[in-house]
Amino acid sequence: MEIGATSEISLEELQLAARNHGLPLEALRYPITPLGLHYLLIHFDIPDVDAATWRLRVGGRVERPFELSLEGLKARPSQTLAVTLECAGNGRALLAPHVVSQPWLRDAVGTAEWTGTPLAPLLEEAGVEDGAVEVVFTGLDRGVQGDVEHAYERSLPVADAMRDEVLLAYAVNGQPLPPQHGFPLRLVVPGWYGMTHVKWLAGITVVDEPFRGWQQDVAYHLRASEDEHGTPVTRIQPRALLVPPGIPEFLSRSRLVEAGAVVLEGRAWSGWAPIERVEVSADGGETWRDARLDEPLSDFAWRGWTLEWPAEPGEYELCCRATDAAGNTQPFEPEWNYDGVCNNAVQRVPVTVR
Ligand SMILES: Nc1nc2c(c(=O)[nH]1)N[C@H]1C(S)=C(S)[C@@H](COP(=O)(O)O)O[C@H]1N2
Ligand SMILES: [Mo]
Repeated sequence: MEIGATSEISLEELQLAARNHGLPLEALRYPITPLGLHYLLIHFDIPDVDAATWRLRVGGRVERPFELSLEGLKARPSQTLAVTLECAGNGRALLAPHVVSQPWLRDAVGTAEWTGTPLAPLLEEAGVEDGAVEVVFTGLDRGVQGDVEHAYERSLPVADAMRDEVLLAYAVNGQPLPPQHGFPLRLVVPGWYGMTHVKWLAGITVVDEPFRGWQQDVAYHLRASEDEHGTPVTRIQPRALLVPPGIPEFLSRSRLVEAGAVVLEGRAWSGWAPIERVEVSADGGETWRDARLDEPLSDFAWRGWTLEWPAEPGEYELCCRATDAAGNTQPFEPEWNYDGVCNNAVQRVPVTVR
């Protein structure tokens, strides 16, 4: 059973896993994830922010630097968008050899309705100067990772920062951002892996050379060893997940299902292009059937799917596989890399039908 791959997990990793929880997979049933069930990833501590004195500072290579209060941001044009967020480390704990970090299985995902003001008009008002190449987003949280003390910061090329769908969000699922999701403001970059969506945002700085911060230039690269710089991780690879059918066995989480017509359901997403196909296998990937796709929620959210399975008594391994309109799909076996990122290998769910 594949969970055996996690046997090297340490108490330090358990400490991270207890802070940063995943989506209980049965919550894939909700098109919009109820807030407390959305996954969480917080590298350092949740900062203590006083909304009354907090300001967003926009500066660097701009003609007119400025500051905005939370009220000032809320007074600007607003937009609400359903967006699927997934941590780039989702699937890490299923890699062998073991990669030491937040030990995600497959549950570091969620979909929320983010409300905020579009970033592009704000950058246009500031006046991005010629020669600008990237926009750096600075969070208020600070800590040490990779032996380097730093604030959590990430950058985007100017053209990506200027895309219509990029938001500065101050609300989620109709409520003010809770502390764990970035109160009072976070960046939302639909289609990109989680690390891009900087929480507790306080600074937006336009720069004229590529940003070299640790979370940008060292972490989140596809590479074979520590000595390699590698390729930066950007958009979300396709993935499909099943709502686990039937009832679980407490410890192993393997499933017990009653024989008969079982409706299998799940969600599928990709940050590169719309989901075009979801296939399901009941025999561990030997044979596949196409699932029926629901209407999309938005251009940037997961898509529901269903398939009726005539379950006869026996032992099965259910698998599902997503393919997007750009032809990206999921490998059957995990592809190892040093950072333990982008493991979108197909899900396997052992099921006993009785
Ligand atoms: N400031 C800040 N922003 C951050 C992080 C962080 O630790 N600090 N974690 C990032 C990572 S790695 C992920 S996967 C997402 C998780 O967002 P969520 O906790 O709202 O689901 O936030 C990103 N934004
Ligand atoms: Mo992440």
